[in-house]
Amino acid sequence: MRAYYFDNEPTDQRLPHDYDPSRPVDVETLGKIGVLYWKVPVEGYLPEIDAIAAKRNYKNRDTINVTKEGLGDQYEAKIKSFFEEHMHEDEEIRYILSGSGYFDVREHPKDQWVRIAVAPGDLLVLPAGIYHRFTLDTENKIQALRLFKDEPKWTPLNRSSETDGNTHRIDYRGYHI
Ligand code: KMT
Ligand code: NI
Repeated sequence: MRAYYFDNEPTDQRLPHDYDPSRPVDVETLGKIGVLYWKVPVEGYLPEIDAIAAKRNYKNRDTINVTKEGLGDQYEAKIKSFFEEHMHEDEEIRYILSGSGYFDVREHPKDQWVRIAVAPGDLLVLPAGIYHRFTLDTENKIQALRLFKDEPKWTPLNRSSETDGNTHRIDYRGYHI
């Protein structure tokens, strides 16, 4: 995992979008905006992921393959919707099994994009209510474990005046000032 401020250039979303020189963001700063990170080596990952899942009450999981083959007919639509700025009413938990990509999160309250480059072994938890988006990088493939508490609440709520007033968004803002 490597996190840094997104350069806001209007070029291909799959490019790194790193400033030159880079403006890195450390794990502690991510923690202040409610983003949690663990490194769990993929080789023999199961016991450690099981332990974190048990502790945090993530009862269910599935695997997502973000590739043309994995998403089939839905590929273009999914790629587009992943990159719309949105929030969820539950945590978004992803453990990267292979490939790579970028999660962009809004640094609250400054509202700057922070880009989080993820690779195999990265476990990332985005809190409910944080504005974020996802894109593949130029390698065009990622496989991730998606963990969730009870039922998956994947529904993306795209940023609008309505989501600004969502109770999960208000709670998020209250905790991360
Ligand atoms: C999401 O919700 O944005 C995703 O699941 C993206 C793919 S997981 C690396
Ligand atoms: Ni999301």
